[in-house]
Amino acid sequence: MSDLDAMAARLDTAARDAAPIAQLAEFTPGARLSLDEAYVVQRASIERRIDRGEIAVGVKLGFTSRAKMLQMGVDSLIWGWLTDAMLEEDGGRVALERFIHPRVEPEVCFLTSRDIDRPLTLLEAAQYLDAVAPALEIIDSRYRDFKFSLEDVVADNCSSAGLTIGPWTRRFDTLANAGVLMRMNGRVVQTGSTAAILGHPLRSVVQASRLVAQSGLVLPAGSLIMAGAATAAHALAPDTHVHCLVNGLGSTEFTTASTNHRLS
Ligand code: OOG
Ligand code: MG
Repeated sequence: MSDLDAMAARLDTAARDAAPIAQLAEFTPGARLSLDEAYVVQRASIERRIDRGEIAVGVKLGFTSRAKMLQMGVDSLIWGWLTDAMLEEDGGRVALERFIHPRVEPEVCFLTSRDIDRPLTLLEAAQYLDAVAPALEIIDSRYRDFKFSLEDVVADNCSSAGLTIGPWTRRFDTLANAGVLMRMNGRVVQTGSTAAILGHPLRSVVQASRLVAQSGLVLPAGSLIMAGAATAAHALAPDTHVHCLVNGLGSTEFTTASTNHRLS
């Protein structure tokens, strides 16, 4: 097994056991992982999920807003994979046991209508989309203390852990600057605008098309594209009702279960 495969195995096990690991530099003292190598680790960790029967359902972008870059101290756009095992029911109950130190953030999610096999322009992007929906992303870094370098977080599939998606609409017209409100147990914890996402969330589709094409892959029709959070993320505790409203699109919500048996 190569070093990169070993890292993928370590990250995959951390996610499966909900047990945090040290940042990758601790495993490779003196030999820093390159960004390309980090994507190789990410790919290998996703292959492990696919081998177990999970199905790739799309991609997510990370650090598309300044709020997120500032919160995590990372200033490059990144991308990772979403699988069916990450999908949580809109309005449903989310068990916290499978996470280490989960956080939640408000996003919008796109559904593609055609294969994307080349970099798209902003003008073309909407023609490749069926729908858009308000979404909540649950992120859960597999690293101790939720601390990571750019390479660490890429190798860790960009902290992907869960998501809920609200009603699909075709309101692409309202997306440029729609108000975003995230509430926890009724209390507003984040306010923002979809404009925070690269100036316009459709730019996330453009970036996704570029990144996927660069990797020599095709994003099949019917894929999800999570645009990246519009605001900073919030820690998820038990017994919490989380609600995300995106003006003009609608809302999505979930409630965390009452006990989190795992201590981390
Ligand atoms: C990395 C993932 C970033 C976003 O929406 O910006 C992300 C992290 O913050 O752990 O999902
Ligand atoms: Mg996100």
